[in-house]
Amino acid sequence: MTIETPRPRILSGMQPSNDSLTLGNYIGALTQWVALQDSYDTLYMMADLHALTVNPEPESLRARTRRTLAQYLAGGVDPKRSTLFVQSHVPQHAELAWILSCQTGFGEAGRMTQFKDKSAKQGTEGTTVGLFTYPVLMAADILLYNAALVPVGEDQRQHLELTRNLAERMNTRFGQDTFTVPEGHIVKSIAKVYDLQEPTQKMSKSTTGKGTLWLLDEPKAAAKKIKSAVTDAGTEIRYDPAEKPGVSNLLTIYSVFSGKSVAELETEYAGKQYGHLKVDLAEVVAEFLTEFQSKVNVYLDDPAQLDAILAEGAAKAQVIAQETVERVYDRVGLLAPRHGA
Ligand code: ATP
Ligand code: LTN
Repeated sequence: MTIETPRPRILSGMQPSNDSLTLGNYIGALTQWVALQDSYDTLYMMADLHALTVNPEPESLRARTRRTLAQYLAGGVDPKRSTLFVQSHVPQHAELAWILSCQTGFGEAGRMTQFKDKSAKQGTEGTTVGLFTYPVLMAADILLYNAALVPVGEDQRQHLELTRNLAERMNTRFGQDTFTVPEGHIVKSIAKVYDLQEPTQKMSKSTTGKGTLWLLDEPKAAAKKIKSAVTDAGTEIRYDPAEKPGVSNLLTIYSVFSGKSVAELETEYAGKQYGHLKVDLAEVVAEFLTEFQSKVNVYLDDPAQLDAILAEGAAKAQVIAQETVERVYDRVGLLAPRHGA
């Protein structure tokens, strides 16, 4: 008889903050999620509570939550192997976030660079307390499930560090087995896709410029964006993010879609011009998008199937999350309710 050892757990998520995910979300996160499904117990969520931090229109948030799921599925996340759920369907996220917020220093939260960047863009009036405590909710997402590994892009490194610090702090105070201290899974070579027009800035879901490549972009329009991507002085096709951020970004993207290493591509394009690289990349990306979008449309045409996946996912997630909340409520000294008393 073989005894199955439980696979280590993975938790990750994206905000349904736009109709479409970006190529950055796909390369930096989604491809990792798919690759990890076989060796880990994977849970992937739509972080709708996080998306509320920037005050979306109610109807568009609802639609985007389903659309985000359709894109996870089209990207290869398999509901048979992964648990897929909506963050707000599991009330324990908000419950644990409160406990963690009482363990987070005000100054500690204030050092988060994503908050500083986003609040600078929103202005003082537009910046909510929710945007400030966003990383604490993210820590709750991860710690609720005793996740060992969290696959994300480079921009989330600091939030993961905060999560680890909170877990360690609570373990020291309330017992070493209160939380699993998670590790990040950030694959250096693909952890940051840059804006096609401003190749020193991260490609982001919340910007509207021409430099963002959307997974739901019309394939011809996407090809055009690649062909008009900003490149660098000189002519040599070489991976050098400091001197040649534009070309290096295109090489990273091409490497993902061609399955070839950046070094192989450098050899292949030796003596050729930027234009050659752009034309070839535009072609593979357009092909990928055509196929991806036809899958997305099949999923979107069947909202009942999407809802069934989410109902099953929420039920599974709630069982794990409730166990954690009960343990933590007890450790911090909350009086358990006496049912039926
Ligand atoms: P927003 O602009 O609304 O903050 P976002 O595009 O940063 O959104 P998130 O939903 O916050 O997207 O992040 C989803 C995942 O995609 C995270 O793991 C994040 O690290 C990753 N990611 C986002 N942008 C990039 C990028 N340009 N390159 C690599 N990974 C990225
Ligand atoms: N803040 C994340 C999205 C997110 C997340 C999570 C990622 C919310 N909760 C838990 C990993 C684990 C972002 O990518 N901007």
